Amino acid sequence: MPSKRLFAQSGENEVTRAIVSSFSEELLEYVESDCLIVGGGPSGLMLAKVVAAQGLKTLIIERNNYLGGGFWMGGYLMNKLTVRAPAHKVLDEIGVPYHEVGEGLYVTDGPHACAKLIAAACDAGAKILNLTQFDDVVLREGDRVAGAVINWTAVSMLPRQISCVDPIAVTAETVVDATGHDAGVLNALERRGLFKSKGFGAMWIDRSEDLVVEHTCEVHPGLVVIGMAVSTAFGLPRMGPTFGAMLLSGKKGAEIVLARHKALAGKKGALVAKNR
Ligand code: 48F
Repeated sequence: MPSKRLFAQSGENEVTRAIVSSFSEELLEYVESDCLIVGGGPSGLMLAKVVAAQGLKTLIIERNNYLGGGFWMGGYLMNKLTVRAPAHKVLDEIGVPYHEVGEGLYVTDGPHACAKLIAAACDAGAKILNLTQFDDVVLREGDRVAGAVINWTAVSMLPRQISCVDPIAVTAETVVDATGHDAGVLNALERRGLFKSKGFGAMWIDRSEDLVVEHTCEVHPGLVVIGMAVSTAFGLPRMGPTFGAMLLSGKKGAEIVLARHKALAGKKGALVAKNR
């Protein structure tokens, strides 16, 4: 026994109960959210930070254990990120140091920037389901995207004989495809003949970033597409190791989600008033 107790007294049962009840309570609350973001890379985290700060109930689904996607590494296993003006202002916002290496071209540390962006999304109130894989869409009237079918990532890695584990579903007012090059949510629509992705084009850094932000949109009723998924959806050039467009596409996507939320709240309010 230690001579003097340092930590508060608690045992295995209390620790297990704390984990189970805390996880369950959060999941129960977030079965239905205002904004469901599939993919926790730079674009998804940026969007989460902005919409959660405006009070939207925001959930990020991430198939890996860690968040951040490609934002830890700048390219070719080198952990320096490049960002072009005006996206460096986001680094100011989240408190990450950087330096200018050419006119309007900035370099920052991947781990520092990624950790700060994750923290900013969490500080704003976004919740996270990691090790959770998006599997399919939930559709409602008019083929509106209304949620996601999800499962533990590990289930897809199990041998066939023991992988018969049914998924569950979560719903949301707006779903966001932030799955990067995969454009996983759009793929699910494509499997149903509801969308046709063009596949991303060859690298052209100077063009791609403007195009990604420009094409960030509500791509299908209830579904907003951001980040590299925009390139895949619309056949835009890939951009490789530069991240400004991921941050600004996340910001633009957030504005679309917020405008949608406002418009739907207005409609609900009008309906309540009419029925009084
Ligand atoms: O790939 P990712 O970083 O996407 P992004 O936010 O940024 C792209 C850049 O990192 C870089 C680039 C431009 O500079 O070319 O690639 O558009 O993050 C996507 C996240 O989505 C997760 C994936 O693990 C990653 O963290 N993800 C992908 N598919 C699924 C998913 C899925 N089916 N279910 C859950 N998460």
